[in-house]
Amino acid sequence: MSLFFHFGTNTYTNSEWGTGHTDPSVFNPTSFNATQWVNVAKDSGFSRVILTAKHHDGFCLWPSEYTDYSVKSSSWENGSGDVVKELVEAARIVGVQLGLYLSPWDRHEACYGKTLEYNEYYMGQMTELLTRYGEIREVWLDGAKGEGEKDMEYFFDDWFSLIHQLQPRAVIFSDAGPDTRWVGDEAGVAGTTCWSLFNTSDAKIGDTDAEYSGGGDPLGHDWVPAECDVSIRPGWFWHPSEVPKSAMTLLDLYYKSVGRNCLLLLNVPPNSSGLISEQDIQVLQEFSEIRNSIFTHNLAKNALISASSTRDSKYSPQNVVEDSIFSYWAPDNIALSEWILYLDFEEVITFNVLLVQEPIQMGQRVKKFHLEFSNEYGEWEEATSGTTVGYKRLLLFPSVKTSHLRLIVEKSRADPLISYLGLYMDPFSILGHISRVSSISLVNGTESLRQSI
Ligand code: FUL
Repeated sequence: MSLFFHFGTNTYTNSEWGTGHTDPSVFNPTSFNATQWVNVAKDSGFSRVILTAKHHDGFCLWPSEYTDYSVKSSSWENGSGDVVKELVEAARIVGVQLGLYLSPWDRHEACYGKTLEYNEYYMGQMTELLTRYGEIREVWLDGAKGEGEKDMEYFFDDWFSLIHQLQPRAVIFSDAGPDTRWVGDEAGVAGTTCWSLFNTSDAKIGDTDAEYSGGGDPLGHDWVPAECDVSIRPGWFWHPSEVPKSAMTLLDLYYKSVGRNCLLLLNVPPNSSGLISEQDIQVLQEFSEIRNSIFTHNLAKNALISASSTRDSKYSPQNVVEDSIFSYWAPDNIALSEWILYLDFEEVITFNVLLVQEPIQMGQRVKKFHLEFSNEYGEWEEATSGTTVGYKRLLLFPSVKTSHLRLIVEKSRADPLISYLGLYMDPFSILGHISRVSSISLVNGTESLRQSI
């Protein structure tokens, strides 16, 4: 999970897309404190922060040599400040990774629209950002371009090679890769089938076909996981009248992004004083406490775990409760359909969340699976089902009481490998308050509840 920081002149003008003509002197964060920003990220479990170094209005949060439309012309620190530098330093000290957003669309710069000139300008600014500040882990290329405004061709291939050359460890986000892709909406919600596999050659930057771009492609040649970007508030920038979403809404988004094999990029906009607002901090703390209380105790650790087949002792089914992604269960090479993990408990357990993880260094394989439990009549009954797994899959369902379970993989691109299996109790989510009554009412009940949520 990463935190997104949208900050700039829009923070002071109550706007989302600045015109590019706002007087730069409005930018004046009198209590600016980048350490507070990164501490908020670290304390609430986000390992990366991404800053809008330049949004569509063209105002630069660092003193670029290519324009005066920047912090240099603002009232903040008499024009001598550098937000990028301060954030980089704070991030390094606190130990969170840094990413930068450099908007291709620029409503201020006069050469925007002149293809060669602007591409050079953009690459010049990119070079400043990627050579002045040490290691940058992500470069975020926003696909937005206002309708009816100046248009121009972007030299994406040149930009990508420049970024990879200057910062070999940085991942490049854009709508269709090359390294991470857009999930297809700004609500923070992925589809229930989500492949990290993708074909960047078939896709065009700016391709916003959610189905195609969002769900990935099981036959894709490239590894391009999806990012779910969403704001904690209605806008991307801070507005005095807006309030943050609740911790429960964030938990729901967590299930629908991280729990569907995606990265969650949550925007928390610093306010006009240059700080993250207290209300947002409280929500983030609560969100982190809720996650910790649900996911700290994996009930599956008490199970005796066996399998329909096992390749050899190195790939024991018991590996699925070990925390390393490098220890995983592998079936033998002969079993060609239906691969099963059995979990037997000495006592009855109650849970309503399933976590499954694949060792993705071996690729993403699982196409369809379900979890069954032994009910009060000793019959196998389905608790939940899913399609893709990938790095992480979470499923929430009405709570189940049992002492015998089996995870059945029905379809897989190759032998399914499982690196982690977790069973948890979520008492907070609406589905968590329901217990399973009978198979029939359960299926209908779950469906209508899902719809009402
Ligand atoms: C969009 C932009 O137009 C918004 O202002 C924001 O930056 C969001 C993350 O991407 O495309």
